[in-house]
Amino acid sequence: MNEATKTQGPYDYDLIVIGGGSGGLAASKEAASHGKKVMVLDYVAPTPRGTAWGLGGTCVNVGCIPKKLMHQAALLHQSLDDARTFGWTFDEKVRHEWSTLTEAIQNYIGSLNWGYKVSLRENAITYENANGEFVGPHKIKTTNKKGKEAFHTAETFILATGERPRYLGIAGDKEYCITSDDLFSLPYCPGKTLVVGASYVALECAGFLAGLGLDVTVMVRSILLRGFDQQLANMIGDHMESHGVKFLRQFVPSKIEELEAGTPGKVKVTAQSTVGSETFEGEYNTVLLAIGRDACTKNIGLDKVGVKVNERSGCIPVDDNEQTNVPYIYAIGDILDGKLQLTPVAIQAGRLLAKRLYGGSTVQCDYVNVPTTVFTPLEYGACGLSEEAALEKYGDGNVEVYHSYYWPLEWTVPSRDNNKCYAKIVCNKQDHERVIGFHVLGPNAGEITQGFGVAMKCGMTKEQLDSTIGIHPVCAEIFTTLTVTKQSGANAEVTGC
Ligand code: FAD
Ligand code: NA7
Repeated sequence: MNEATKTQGPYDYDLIVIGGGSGGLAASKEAASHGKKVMVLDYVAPTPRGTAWGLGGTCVNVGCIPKKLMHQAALLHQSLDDARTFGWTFDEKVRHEWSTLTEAIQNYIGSLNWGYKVSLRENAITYENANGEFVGPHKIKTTNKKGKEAFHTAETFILATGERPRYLGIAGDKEYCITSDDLFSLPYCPGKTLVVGASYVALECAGFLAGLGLDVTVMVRSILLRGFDQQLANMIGDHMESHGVKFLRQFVPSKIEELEAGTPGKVKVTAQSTVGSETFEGEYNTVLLAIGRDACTKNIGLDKVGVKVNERSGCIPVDDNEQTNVPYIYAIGDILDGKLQLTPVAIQAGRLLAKRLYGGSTVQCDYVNVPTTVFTPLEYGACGLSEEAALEKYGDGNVEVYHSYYWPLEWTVPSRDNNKCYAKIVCNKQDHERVIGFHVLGPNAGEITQGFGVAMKCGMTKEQLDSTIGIHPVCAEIFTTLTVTKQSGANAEVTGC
């Protein structure tokens, strides 16, 4: 049998994982810990701008990690302003150096990339920096950066190829726009920026760029943060607007033209109204597209092995064991159809899958009540259902919503953003007022939400929240003293402690 057609066992590996991101690395390390022979492939196709990165996937290189660090840089700007009201004086004019920030972030990411490589080696996992695609059952072809091809077989495969940013498909988009894949290592300050899209990626990037002092506009096609609780989504928009971010609503770009080359250069954006015939024209130094991401499932030879793909989304349907319709092929992470696209979800699914495959476990990944946070300048933490989803699922009369605005003590002295932070729980009246939706808008929302996420896993009810004694003075204590129901229409603003 020649190399290109050999698909029968014995196989070269027990497991080949295609994609060395959050999910793929977790699955491969777990499999190796059970003594399995594992190969991981990770290859980053450069962006149209030529940006590429190292081992670790989206989260580490162009996702969670650099974006949270840029968010932190923006929060420090706010803290500098606040500091003066607490008695700090500093004479120099405060200014921000983009290159210092990106260099520091990229250095940290470089250390993580290196750490992943070392850890694969320590776990005796074969790592290839090569693109993988199926050429037949149990068999893949790898192609490295230099175009060198090789063939490998395995008994089992895990697909963990993630997603990449989508482009608009209009004149000038790939030539003159960037995406989040380019932003975090951009070698120059983006300047006056148009962010296209209203997803969490769009709003987070707009938020920290504005926080760094840039002139930022967000072009919104329809609503903010589709899928999230819309009351909180709109409060985030209002807060960003009151802090200088401009919103251009109900518009989509139709043409991008270069006016001046440079770092940054200047581009002209033409946009059309989605509700009328109005046209908009604006000039920006940078256009950042954050209009969604496409699953990397098109060029991995799935047709050669018969793995079904959702034609509309490009995502892969799996059963509760993350098994595709082809029994020896599993899929995890962002490429899954209808699952939450978050790093800890990919990691949990990958680890549990490998434990089931090789460790005798039967524990499946629980995709329900996964806490998450949107790192906009005013952070938004959520777990469970949005108010609108709860009403749709349980019906108007069966849902009770408790809510309250609050003012973090730390913000009183600087006298800013009074009653802009917000806490809301959505309860199922038919089930002991069990909390089915948790929403918090305020500083450190992620830190708050993580703990309440555990409580929700334990089946937290409103009564249990009421019987919990708060910690004073912290933001999260508000959840132990919620008395105002939305239905009552009573004022949910707070005055004093
Ligand atoms: P990935 O981490 O994307 O890894 C897939 C890897 O496979 C990539 O390295 C890719 O290059 C490689 N690959 C693809 N095709 C092939 C092939 N054919 N051969 C070899 N290798 C291939 N999640 C959070 O939980 N918190 C956050 O704060 C957060 N912020 C985010 C911010 C941004 C800007 C973005 C874009 C995402 C963010 N996410 C966040 C989402 C998170 O990054 C993803 O959910 C997570 O990375 C998914 O992991 P994965 O293993 O499915 O895929
Ligand atoms: P999402 O959540 O799919 O959101 C896409 C956003 O972009 C959303 O606001 C869309 O508006 C908007 N959009 C989509 N197409 C266009 C066009 N053509 N013009 C203008 N605006 C547009 O994508 P994310 O970027 O948040 O990526 C999701 C994944 O990234 C996440 O799950 C993690 O894995 C990381 P709409 O509401 O549809 O009108």
